Amino acid sequence: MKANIESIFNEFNHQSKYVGHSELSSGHINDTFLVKTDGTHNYIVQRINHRVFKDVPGLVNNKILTSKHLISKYPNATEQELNKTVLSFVKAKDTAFYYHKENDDFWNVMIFIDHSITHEIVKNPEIAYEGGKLLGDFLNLTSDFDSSLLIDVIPNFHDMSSRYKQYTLSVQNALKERLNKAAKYIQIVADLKEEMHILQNLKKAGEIPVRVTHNDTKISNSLFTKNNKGICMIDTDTVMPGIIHYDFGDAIRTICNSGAEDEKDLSKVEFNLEYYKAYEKGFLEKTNDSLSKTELKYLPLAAKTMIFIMAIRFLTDYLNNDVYYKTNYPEHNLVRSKNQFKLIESFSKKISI
Ligand code: GN1
Ligand code: MG
Repeated sequence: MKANIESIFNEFNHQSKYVGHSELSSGHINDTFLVKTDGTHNYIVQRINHRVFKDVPGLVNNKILTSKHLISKYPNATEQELNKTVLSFVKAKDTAFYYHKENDDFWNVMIFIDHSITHEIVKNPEIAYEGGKLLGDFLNLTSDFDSSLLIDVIPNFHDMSSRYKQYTLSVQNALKERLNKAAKYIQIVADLKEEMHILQNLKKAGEIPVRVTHNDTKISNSLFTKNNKGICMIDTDTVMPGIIHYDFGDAIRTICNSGAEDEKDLSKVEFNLEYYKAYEKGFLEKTNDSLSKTELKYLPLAAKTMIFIMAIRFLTDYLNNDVYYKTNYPEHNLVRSKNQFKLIESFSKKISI
C-alpha cells in the first residue's frame, strides 16, 4: 500500500523539514524508509507489519525499553553521543512512540545514525569480527535487563518444535505443484530433524540458560562505519528471552554465506569458514567469561540449527502460498529455502559437529 511518507513523518515530533525519502528494501516484514531533512538528523520511518506482529504497541514498548536499558549503560554520554550508538525513537504528536490511525497501519520513527552502512553480503573478515563483537556487547549490556518487562512479540519464535509443527501442517495442506517442487527438501528435513532438536531439548532441560537475546541477528541488522567498525545492532523488534545460540547462529548464517539469502545460483552459495572464525573470535572476546561450558560447546551446532530453522520457515511459507514473507516472484520463498539447504550442505563439509 502506497503511503504518504512525508505526512506520516510529520505526525511525529521532530524539529525538521522533510526534504525527500527513499525505501530501504532489505527487510522481509516491515517497510522501512530513510527520510532526509534539512535539520540535524535524518530519520528512519518504519511501517510495522501488524499482521505479523499482533501487539504493535507492546512491540514498540519493548523497543523503547531496550533502548532505555542500553542508554542507562552510558551514564556519561552526551545526547549527541547516544544518538550515534543506541537507537533513539521519536514520539508521535499524540505522545505515543508510534502513530496509528484507526484501521490503518502502525508507524514508528527513529533517528538515523549518520554515516552508518549495512551489509547484505560480507566480503571482508573484519566485518565478521566486528559483527561478533557487536553481538557480544549487546548480550553483555542486556544481561541485567529485566525480561519480565518485555512482551513475547511472537510466541515460540525460534522454537524448533513449533516451527516443525508449522512446517508439517504446511506439507499436509500444500498444493500438489508446490509439494512436488519441495519434495527433495522434505526428505532433507526428515533426515536432519532429530539433530536439529538438540538445542531445543537442552533449553527445555534447563541445561542452556535463557537470557535476553536479539533474535534477528542477520548481518544486515548491524550498523557499521564506512571503515568497517561496528556501531550497533538495529531492528530490536524481536528482543525477547531466548538462548544465545540462535543469535550466534543467525549471524553466522548470513555472514558466512558467500551469496545473498535469495541467490538462485547455488554454485555461489558456499559456507565461508574464515568468516566463521573471525565472527567467533569477536564474539568470544566479549563473552567468553560469561558463557557456560555448555553454551560454548554448542556454538557450531547453533549455526547449523539456525540455517535449518530459516530453511524450513521459508519452505513452510512457500508451501503455504507465501502468506508471511514479502516475495518478489512466485518461487522466491522456494529459492530462499534451497539456498539455506545448500548452505547447510556446505557448512557440513567444513565444520564437523
Ligand atoms: C525476517 O524482516 P526481517 O528482515 O527483520 C524474520 C527473521 C528472519 C529474516 C530472514 C519477525 O526478518 O526471523 O530471520 O526475515 N523476522 C520475523 O531474512 O519473522
Ligand atoms: Mg526483524
